[in-house]
Amino acid sequence: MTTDVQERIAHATAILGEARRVVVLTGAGVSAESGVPTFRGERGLWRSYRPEELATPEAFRRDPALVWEWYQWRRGLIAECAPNPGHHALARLALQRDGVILVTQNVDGLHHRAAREEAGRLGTADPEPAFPLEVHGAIHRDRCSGCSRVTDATPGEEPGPPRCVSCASPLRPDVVWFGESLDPTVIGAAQQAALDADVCLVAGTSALVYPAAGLPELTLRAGGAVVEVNVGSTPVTDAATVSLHGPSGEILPLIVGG
Ligand code: BJW
Ligand code: ZN
Repeated sequence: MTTDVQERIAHATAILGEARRVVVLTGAGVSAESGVPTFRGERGLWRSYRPEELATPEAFRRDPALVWEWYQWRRGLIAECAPNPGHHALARLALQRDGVILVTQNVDGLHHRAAREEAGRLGTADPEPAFPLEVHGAIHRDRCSGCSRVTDATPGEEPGPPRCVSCASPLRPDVVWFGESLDPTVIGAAQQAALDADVCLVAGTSALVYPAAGLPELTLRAGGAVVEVNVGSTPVTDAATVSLHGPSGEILPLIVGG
């Protein structure tokens, strides 16, 4: 490790150590080392599809069977994955300190799993069901496209989405697609946390998809600091107080302590 990298790690650790309130924003990159493919970038293709092609209400209307099959395939893949040291470090941060709010764009549930595992290890109370704030929903739930009834994800490899038992409309995953509104309570809480935070730690996101991508900017404008962890560069990189280039599974355990 070069002196420059060591200094940046020390700077990020100090900023985080001194902060009273921390908001963490994560994206697909934090799950990459668990084996969950990211959306964008060189190795970032979910099979051969771009998210803009399948993660939309139009795609579901046009070809519900294709979209359903894509999600069933992803559910199977995620079921084989486990949280990595980056998830565990963030879980310890949230469990051991007051004033930490974790916001994720990920739908894979790995932050919650890591927090349950860490709570068991630390002998603390289990994380709240609403931990973390999942601004793009959760892949392990289905939602009726007609009456919005939410249920556990339907297992199996049936071609096409099953029908709702209440209203017979097709079920869809309980996630947020392009052009759809995020749950105002969830994104509102995330935005307030970003405004209140002394530091926003941004890890593994391309910071391209709004409104989540706007959270670090909220913290900066309110006078807080931004620490970024990413293997590449993003629109946040130049504005960040400290940018750490490298895999989140290696860097997060170094900077969040615990
Ligand atoms: C590592 C690593 C390692 C790799 N360690 N790092 C024009 C301007 C502004 C906004 C808009 C616009 N036109 C349309 C919009 C709105 C749109 C939007 O932002 N579009 C942009 C693309 C321009 N947003 C929306 O539609 C949202 N709704 C909304 O705004 O409602 C109001 C409205 C509607 C219509 C018009 C205007 C307003 C909804 C967004 C929903 C996003 N949904 C998805 C799918 C979720 C379900 C599913 O999983 O299938 O969410 S898309 C996909 O992108 C997913 C992700 O959560 C999201 C973000 O991706 P993320 O997490 O950043 O992943 P990647 O792959 O992009 O990046 C990975 C990063 O990790 C990279 O940087 C790597 O370098 C790094 N990395 N390995 C550390 N080991
Ligand atoms: Zn229904």
